[in-house]
Amino acid sequence: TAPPPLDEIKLGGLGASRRRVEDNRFIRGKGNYFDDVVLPGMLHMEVLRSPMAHARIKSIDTSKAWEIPGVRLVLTGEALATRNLGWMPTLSYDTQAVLATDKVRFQGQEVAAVVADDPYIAKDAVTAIQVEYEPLPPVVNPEQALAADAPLIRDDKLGQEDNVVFDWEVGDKAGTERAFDEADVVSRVKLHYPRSHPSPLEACGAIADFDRSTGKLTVYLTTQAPHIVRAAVALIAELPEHQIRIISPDLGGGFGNKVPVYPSYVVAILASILAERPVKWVEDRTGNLISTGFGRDVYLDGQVAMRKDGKILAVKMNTTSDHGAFFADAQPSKFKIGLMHSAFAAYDVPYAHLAARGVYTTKAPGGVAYRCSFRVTEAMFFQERMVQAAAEDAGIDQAAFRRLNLVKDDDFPHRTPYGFLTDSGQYGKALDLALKEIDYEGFLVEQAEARKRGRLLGIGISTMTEPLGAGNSREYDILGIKMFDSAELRVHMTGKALLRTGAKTQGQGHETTWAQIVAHELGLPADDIVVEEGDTDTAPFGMGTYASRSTPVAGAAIAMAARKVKAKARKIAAHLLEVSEEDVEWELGRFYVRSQPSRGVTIQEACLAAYSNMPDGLEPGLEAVSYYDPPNLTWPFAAYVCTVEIDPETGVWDVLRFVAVDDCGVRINPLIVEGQIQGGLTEAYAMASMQFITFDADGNCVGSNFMDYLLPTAWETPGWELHEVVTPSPHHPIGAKGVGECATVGGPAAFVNAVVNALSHLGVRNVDMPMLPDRVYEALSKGVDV
Ligand code: MCN
Repeated sequence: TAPPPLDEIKLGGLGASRRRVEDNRFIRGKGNYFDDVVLPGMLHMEVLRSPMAHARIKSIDTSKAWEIPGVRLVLTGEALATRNLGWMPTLSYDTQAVLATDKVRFQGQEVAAVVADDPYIAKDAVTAIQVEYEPLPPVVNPEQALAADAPLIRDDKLGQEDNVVFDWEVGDKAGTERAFDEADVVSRVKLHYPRSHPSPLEACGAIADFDRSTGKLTVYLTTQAPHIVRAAVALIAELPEHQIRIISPDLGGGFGNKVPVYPSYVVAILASILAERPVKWVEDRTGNLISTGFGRDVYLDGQVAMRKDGKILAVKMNTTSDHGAFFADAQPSKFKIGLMHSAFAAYDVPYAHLAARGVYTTKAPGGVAYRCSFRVTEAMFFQERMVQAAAEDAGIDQAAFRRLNLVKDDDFPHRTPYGFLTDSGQYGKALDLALKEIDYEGFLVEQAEARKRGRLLGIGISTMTEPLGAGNSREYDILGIKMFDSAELRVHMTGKALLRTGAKTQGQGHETTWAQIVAHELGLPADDIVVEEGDTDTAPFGMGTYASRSTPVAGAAIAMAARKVKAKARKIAAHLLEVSEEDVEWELGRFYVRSQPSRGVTIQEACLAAYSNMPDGLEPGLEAVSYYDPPNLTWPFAAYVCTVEIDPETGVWDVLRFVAVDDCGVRINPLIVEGQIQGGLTEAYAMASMQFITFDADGNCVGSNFMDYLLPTAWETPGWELHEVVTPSPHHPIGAKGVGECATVGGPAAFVNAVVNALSHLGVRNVDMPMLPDRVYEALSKGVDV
């Protein structure tokens, strides 16, 4: 008789809540972070940063630094310029000074670097460098940047006559105008999504090791996208690609902060080439907070045109984004404002128009990536704040307004107002589940009662679908490199396997979940599969991990590689079973003869035969590489509902409950998905409630340490009530959609909508994030928007 079928969950396949295998080494202190890497003869680099936001550099005197014993190199922009390294291209087709020469353009900008025998000497020596600055007027917001008398920040760029990075528009302008003319109600909001910082616990750093004898450059680097960095380094340092090895070891978080190529990486590489020794640069916390990739900082003037019954006819969005001094984050080249135009993808909106302007200011570069990449977080925040204001202006309950306007199940595939194609979802079901779980109707009664007694209760909803998984090479590229991803699967003769991908985990648990995809496809126990990422010499080319693209793209490549292996194993099984391939059937982990199910071979037996008993004419071995170019993005959906109570005496607000319903298609590992949602909601809560990074009138960054820029601990973090709806992706090989960013993207609006809802009867329509108690108190005591 045939053996009983394998239990996929026990095997660690799809749907198994496997504990993260990588945690074993992390909690034992055995993680291998770049700072743990010690190379013989390693030197240490420290960077001198500008104390000013905007100033002309009159002179740089490095003589005193050279005099300090143990100093090996002192580098300035001028020295770099002689090697054609004064400026470097960014991942967004802009340029960025590697070390400032003519002037500094933000506080914290890299001005000089010292390489010394130990990090303490290097630190002392940078303070011995004397720089004479002539202050220029700082420019700390778009209003100042666009003023007629604004100083030109990027006077280095030929033809740049103002502080505008781009002016871009998308959508049907004429149709939108017509719809606005015909509307019964027009709702308008002006919002600011403030700057925020990804703040991984491990800041950035690099160890560059150039070996002149072989011409090989090896760089241990905190990067989420090793292959993109390799391409960028080849371009910037004019080194041959095959002689560059980027190794991204364990990362202590990334959250988008480790996508850009930072100037200090380039300086460390040059220093290693010059010193012919390994050179290590470790960024400190303040350096990370004041100089590396920020998120957000976008202003919106948004309008919704509606019929009397609340049906949306059109939306207009006018955004101004502050990119700091250099447009430096990774960005799909086709879309200047990232994927801001994914706004309203979940809603049935016939017409929409987006006018997006980006400006330079004298602030650290950034604005594109922080869970989510490509401005999707801002898009969804604006959308959900506009929807809430529109519901109120139309005099319609916010849940009913959403039910009326959300795309219905039968309407897929659905063309979004700005031209994306969404393919699947059960938006109504997810919203209804969230409302039921929070007892929406019951809360409204309680809220009305509470108001009579002066208590301020509020309920906020956020419903959104977002584009995850950039891919689809027709639309997406970075620096011209098309966005696809890859997997390489090597199955050994014992049925154990090694899997490598072009993705790079930063804490998302890829080592655990990728093995589960292989377990699902091949029936090998997940514990038998080792996963490696992050080494460009061994991993196949991939575009890295951000934009929640790993499951949609690399995850698909893994399934396809496993299917190639299975196809070959089937031929081997037919040979072993002495039947033709057409007569071979598959069940998890086993091939068998169709007419005789008891006659079969396990996948492990087929693996062994691939090395010991192959059929004639078949190559030995069992390995496959797959490159996957997805036909579309994946479109997960989230319905978040939050209830709050505000203390009228202080403006302090507490989350009473937060219900999250996420639909990310098939869940590979439900435990990890929940962890992603909990982490994402915690970041959303942090942005909504406490994180404040701003710039004073002189352009000084306020919030440059963790005393000022707060990270929530478990103590402050509300409890999350998580639920799911599952609508498989129609084009992903295992039906999965991305999830890594959903909660950070959709969460903030739920908090703000709840606080504004609590104050709406006082005439308050908006409270900007972070909703600090003094802001909320001002809103509630004066009945004004803040
Ligand atoms: N997953 C799953 N089932 C699904 C979807 C995902 O089991 N249907 C699992 C995946 O296999 C993976 C994890 O959930 O283990 C996240 O998958 P995915 O949504 O594909 O996102 P990425 O792996 O591409 O991660 C990127 C995303 C982003 S863009 C940021 S920023 C982010 C995030 O994930 N940064 C993180 N989560 C983070 N989590 C940690 N701990 N640290 C970061 O820096």
